[in-house]
Amino acid sequence: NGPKIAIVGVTGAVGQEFLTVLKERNFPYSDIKLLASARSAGKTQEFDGSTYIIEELTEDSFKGIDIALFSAGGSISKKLGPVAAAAGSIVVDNSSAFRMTEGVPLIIPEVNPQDMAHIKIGKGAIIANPNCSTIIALMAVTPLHRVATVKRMIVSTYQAASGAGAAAMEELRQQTRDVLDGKPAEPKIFPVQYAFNLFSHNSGMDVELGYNEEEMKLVKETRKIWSNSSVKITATCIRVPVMRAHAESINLEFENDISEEQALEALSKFPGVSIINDRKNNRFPTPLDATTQDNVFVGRVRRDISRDDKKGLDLFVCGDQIKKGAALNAVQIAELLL
Ligand code: 11C
Repeated sequence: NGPKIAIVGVTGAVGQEFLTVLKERNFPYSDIKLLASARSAGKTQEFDGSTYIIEELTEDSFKGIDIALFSAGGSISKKLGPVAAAAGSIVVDNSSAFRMTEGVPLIIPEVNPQDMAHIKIGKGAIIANPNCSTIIALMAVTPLHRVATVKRMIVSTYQAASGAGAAAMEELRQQTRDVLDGKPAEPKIFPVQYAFNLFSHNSGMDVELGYNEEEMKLVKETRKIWSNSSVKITATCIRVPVMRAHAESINLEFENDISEEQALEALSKFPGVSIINDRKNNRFPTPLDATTQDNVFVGRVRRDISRDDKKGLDLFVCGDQIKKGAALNAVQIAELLL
């Protein structure tokens, strides 16, 4: 019993994680279809004790499908997301294709589930999964926003290889081996050496403004998710040689006073957040703490001493990019539909 589901892009890093998360959460389904490009069609995939043949993704793939989890890149989502919705499927799309489209809910289940309350299984629709950096930041910042209202947010990210896909993760492994063996690192996916280095995020740069797309996603998506067009946000996004969990340093300015104790209390009550904030032992979240975990980890919670008032806080956040940053958030959206 349960909905008929399809996974679009099952061979990718997020596609594979959809399967892990569906199994971990015992997601009820009556049937599952695994879809990928012609290149992968015909290969087999184990899932939940059965062997499935991966099918080629076409315009006819969605007949009878209730929920389609898409992670096959923006251009496939743009082309086939509306086709799936027209066939009656609810598309949960992990790409950036529809995030800013009016009428398409952009959902973090712990933050704004009300924005998708009108969508019901049986009638086609598209729901967008936010960008991983936005999800991870807002899991930590929303509970504080609810206490004291964020006016301005300054984010610096330290982003893992997984955000650029399975091939980027392999590039980090290969380059690390090569450099340790005294061989030159060969950049393939990224423009510069990745192992033992870091660089400005590889998304497209607005040369007028000096911001890259990843930074602007944090600005625009936060405003949409919070239904707040006036919150001020600036970001610097950096790729670091970490495998699959993003870290973010966040400075917040609030409308109202907020103490460290109030912040920690709000964070401790928020579902999906864990706190590691041990000042005495200098123990705070690391990407490895967050790796393969569902929760987002928050620490370094402290008053911003550059201010004379009590309206500023700093924090450090780590979250698994493939899980809460992508597959888990999408499956949680699907769970809200049940
Ligand atoms: C990264 N956030 O870490 C990116 C990857 O809009 O879904 C995901 C891009 C997106 O590089």
